[in-house]
Amino acid sequence: MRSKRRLLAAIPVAAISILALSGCTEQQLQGWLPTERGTTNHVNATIGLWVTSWIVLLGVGVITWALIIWAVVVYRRRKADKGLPVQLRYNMPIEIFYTIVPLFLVLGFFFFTARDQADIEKPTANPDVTITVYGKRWAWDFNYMDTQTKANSVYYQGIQAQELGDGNVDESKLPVLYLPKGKTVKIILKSRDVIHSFWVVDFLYKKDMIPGKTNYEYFTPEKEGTYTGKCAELCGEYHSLMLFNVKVVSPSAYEAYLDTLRNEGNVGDLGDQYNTNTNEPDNKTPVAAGADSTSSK
Ligand SMILES: [Cu+2]
Repeated sequence: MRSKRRLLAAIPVAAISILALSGCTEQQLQGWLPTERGTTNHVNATIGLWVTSWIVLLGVGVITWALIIWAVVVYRRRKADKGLPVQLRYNMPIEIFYTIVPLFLVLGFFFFTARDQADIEKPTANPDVTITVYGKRWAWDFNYMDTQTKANSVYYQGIQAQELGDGNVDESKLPVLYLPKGKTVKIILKSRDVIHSFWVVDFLYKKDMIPGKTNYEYFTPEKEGTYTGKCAELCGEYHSLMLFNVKVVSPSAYEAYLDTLRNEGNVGDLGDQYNTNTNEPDNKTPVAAGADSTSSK
């Protein structure tokens, strides 16, 4: 009997040891989030918040499941039992326990979320790069701003993803947003028509683009590569084709890209005058493409 008990007790110990000793893959360590550590200066904080929350909540889950199973087994109805079991109420220790513990859990989650969010949302005073991104049904405009002389800015006008018929889209025709590695970036988020949401999956961050309201995003891309971007707010018939790519490149390659835009004649401020939503107060009707943007307003 005793050896049997020992054997039973050994099972969970063995299981935990195997799990602990087997080590974790990178994917598991970051809670299967679709990114790599250090992709931007913010992703590690987001990964930490996500993984720690899961560990704490799994702990809560294991304790809760164990208590449920324990109560079911130990207080099961036995053959000799008659009538109702002893009825308990106002058990102060238990009531204090299940009031205080969740209270501290909620306060803890709130504290760490608020702390990391405040850090991620903190504006960069003098960003190296400022880019205005417009969401429009169903593509994107990227305006690489010259903050001194707006008219010297360069832009890229995207088109909606082109379907190939086999369920894929033509990758070569997707709008591309270029970003310089290691530079502080400020993204100004605007919409030309309805609500969209700017989401670069690997950056673990998305933010709404709201007609009539400007949102901002600040970060530093820290790994070169191509990343998937999409609209994350249902915005109409071809919302699913509102895709783009982000290319994080070296600062020199970034400048070279801006030069190609300049050489193509894509120079100027592609501002609010191209908005197609005419229902907002103060919004002028769209002007013809090529009209002088500085003369409106
Ligand atoms: Cu959209």
